[in-house]
Amino acid sequence: SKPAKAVKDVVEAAAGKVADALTPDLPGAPGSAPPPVDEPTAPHDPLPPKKEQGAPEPRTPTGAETGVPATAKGQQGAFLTTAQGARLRDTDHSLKAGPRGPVLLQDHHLREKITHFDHERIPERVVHARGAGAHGVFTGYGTAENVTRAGFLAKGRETPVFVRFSTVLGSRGSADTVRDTRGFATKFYTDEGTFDLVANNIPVFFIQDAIKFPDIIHAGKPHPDREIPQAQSAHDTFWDFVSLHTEAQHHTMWNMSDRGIPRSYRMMEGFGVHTFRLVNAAGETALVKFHWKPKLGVHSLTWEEAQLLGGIDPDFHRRDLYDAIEAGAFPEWELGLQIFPDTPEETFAGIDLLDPTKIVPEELAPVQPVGRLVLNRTPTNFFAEVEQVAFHVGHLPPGIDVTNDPLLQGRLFSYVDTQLTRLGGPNYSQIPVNRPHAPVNDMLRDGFHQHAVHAGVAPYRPNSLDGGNPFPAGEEDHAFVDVPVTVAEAPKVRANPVTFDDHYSQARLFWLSMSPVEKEHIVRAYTFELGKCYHQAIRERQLRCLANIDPVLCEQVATGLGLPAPEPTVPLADVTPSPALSQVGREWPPDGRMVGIVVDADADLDGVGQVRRAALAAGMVPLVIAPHGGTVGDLPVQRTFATARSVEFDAVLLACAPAPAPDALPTRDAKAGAPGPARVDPRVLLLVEEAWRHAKAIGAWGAGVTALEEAGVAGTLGVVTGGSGTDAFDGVQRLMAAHRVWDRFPAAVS
Ligand code: HDD
Repeated sequence: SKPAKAVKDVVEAAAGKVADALTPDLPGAPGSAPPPVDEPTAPHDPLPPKKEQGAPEPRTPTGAETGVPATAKGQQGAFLTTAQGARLRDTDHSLKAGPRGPVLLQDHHLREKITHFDHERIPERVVHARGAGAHGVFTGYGTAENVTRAGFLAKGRETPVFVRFSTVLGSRGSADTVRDTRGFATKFYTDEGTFDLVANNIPVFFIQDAIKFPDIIHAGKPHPDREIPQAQSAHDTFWDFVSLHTEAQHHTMWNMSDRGIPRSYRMMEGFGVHTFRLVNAAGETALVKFHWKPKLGVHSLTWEEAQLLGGIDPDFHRRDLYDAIEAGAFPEWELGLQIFPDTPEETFAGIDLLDPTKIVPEELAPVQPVGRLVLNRTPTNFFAEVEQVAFHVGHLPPGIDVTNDPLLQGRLFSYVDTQLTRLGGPNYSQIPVNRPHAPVNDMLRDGFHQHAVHAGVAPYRPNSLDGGNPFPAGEEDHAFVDVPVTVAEAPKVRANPVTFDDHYSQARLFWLSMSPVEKEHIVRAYTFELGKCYHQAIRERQLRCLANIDPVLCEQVATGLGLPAPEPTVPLADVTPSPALSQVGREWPPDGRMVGIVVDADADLDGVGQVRRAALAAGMVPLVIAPHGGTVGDLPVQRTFATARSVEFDAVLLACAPAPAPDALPTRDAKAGAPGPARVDPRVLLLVEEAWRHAKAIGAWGAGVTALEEAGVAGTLGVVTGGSGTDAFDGVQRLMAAHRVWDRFPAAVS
């Protein structure tokens, strides 16, 4: 029979396969040539195990030796082994009775490898299945000390965090850029116990009571018969539910606004939604809403970009997050608090603080910054960290407590319950990413996937056999003390307070706070989504809801649907707009913004070099786009005309007007508007045309100006030309501060 290969042969064969797989056109890391690939040569020592690959801390009453080895199973040693650590000399061939014979059942390695593979998948999250995560650090400002005793908010205190961003409706493999709410869940590993802030990028929720959660999710998920559409709200069951269950109208309005299609996870606000209760060292309480404010401002895709990205780059947000962190443009947010007096009514300015479909406008209760979050490390292993992370709204440190918000109360039940199925039992808090960084000394024992080797004989209290361990802590030992809120004596009812009955006033507040261009986007989104519904009755019912929000909105959407606009059935609320809700009209830092620079061999390459350096100095990510991969002059090429598409860039600069490549598709002559040969490569013309349509800054110098003329956009708003590359870049950079050039398109809605 064939002799087993020597280790050296196996490694050399593998090296050959890797070399074959590399193509010269491979896109590089942003802003730089791709790092050289380490070809396998000979066995070498792996990196030392990471801290989080270590064994669980001894979970014993006394902290005594548990017999658990210092390092848990990770990749150790140079050689391939079985799960039991026996070294293997072949993983490429199953054990057979002769080279052409049947496979032998006794092949332990084959069975172990395939059995493990067969069980690699766990159930995806029932909601928020699609996500991306990153590690970081939170630093307290010390400004919250008068309202909460939570130690992680102390001045200069650094707390490690893990954040997971997500969409709600789609499956694990669905596209990132769909119109949906985004999850923004943060695990603070505080030294007083883990704090999970399980937030969204929208400050209100569809429902007021957790008992309705299965209803809204069943309505939003794909239809049960055909399992379509994936990751979308543009279908009958969603609009059927939200038009009948009208408390959903405020959240739905946010989804139809630009907030439903964020440009990047780095450019989203986060909201704890519910009102929580804070308690300070003196035992005084306050009510609070949590806010995350992104350093880069709140920005969105256009709907066309979001749709294109669904096909061109379904991983757009995931890639953007990891590329930014790896390029050193660390995403940042400030944590802020809206603080309200803890009165028996639990209202502020007439707004019921227990109603999760309501906001408190920032103009009435300013968001007060209490700390800074920086994400600075991508996960080492997506499954181990991002897939297995388990958040829970009830993971609270001393100083933060819950309120009676009925949505929050139901969530307190759901988040443990779901992990029992998803992570296979009650010991998921021993998974490395879920392990508290505070010492754990619980009396929870046994169960599936128990990793701790608990010593002692008395996991009960009181006991004398373990010396009375573990001991209850006092307030002075940082114990969590439940706030002694008085619970009113009241009859058991299945009912809401009457204040919960107002379903339209804040949807109207949001609409009236939008700028004209944002309003136009909202009208288009409703028109699109309702246009995708098959049932006329559902469209008409949703129009009746819009009539109760605003007649202009209702009229515009009705026109798009070709239906009459109904009259309101409730009086229109008299509300004061909240300018803080609008995304436009300010300027933001350029960190991590993507600038595409179109070059060819005839371009002013010195000028391109200067533009690249200027963009890097401004914290942006310049990407050179050329007819082919490799280099142009000394410049590394990151995208080719074949791999670049406008949706990846925040701005486009042109240093050339490249002639059409022989393989380019035929196109119309841009100037004449008639079919004919293009003078500039049609892929470059498409890049310019799309960037222009999506209100992005465009710049050109030298021969690049000709490309602008060919595309028919020269001299229009937000298109700058300069005598040199740096002139053009300066102009583009100024435009980018406002994110988009919305003035290019006067809005039809005011
Ligand atoms: Fe939830 C996951 C946010 C209401 C039940 N939720 C989940 C995640 C986020 C939120 C960000 C993803 C966590 C992760 O990345 O692992 N959920 C919210 C917000 C809500 C909300 C901001 C309202 C203010 N959720 C809500 C209700 C219920 C749930 C009312 C049930 C009654 N949520 C869950 C869940 C999930 C979840 C089924 C699925 C996966 C998980 O918990 O771990 O338990």
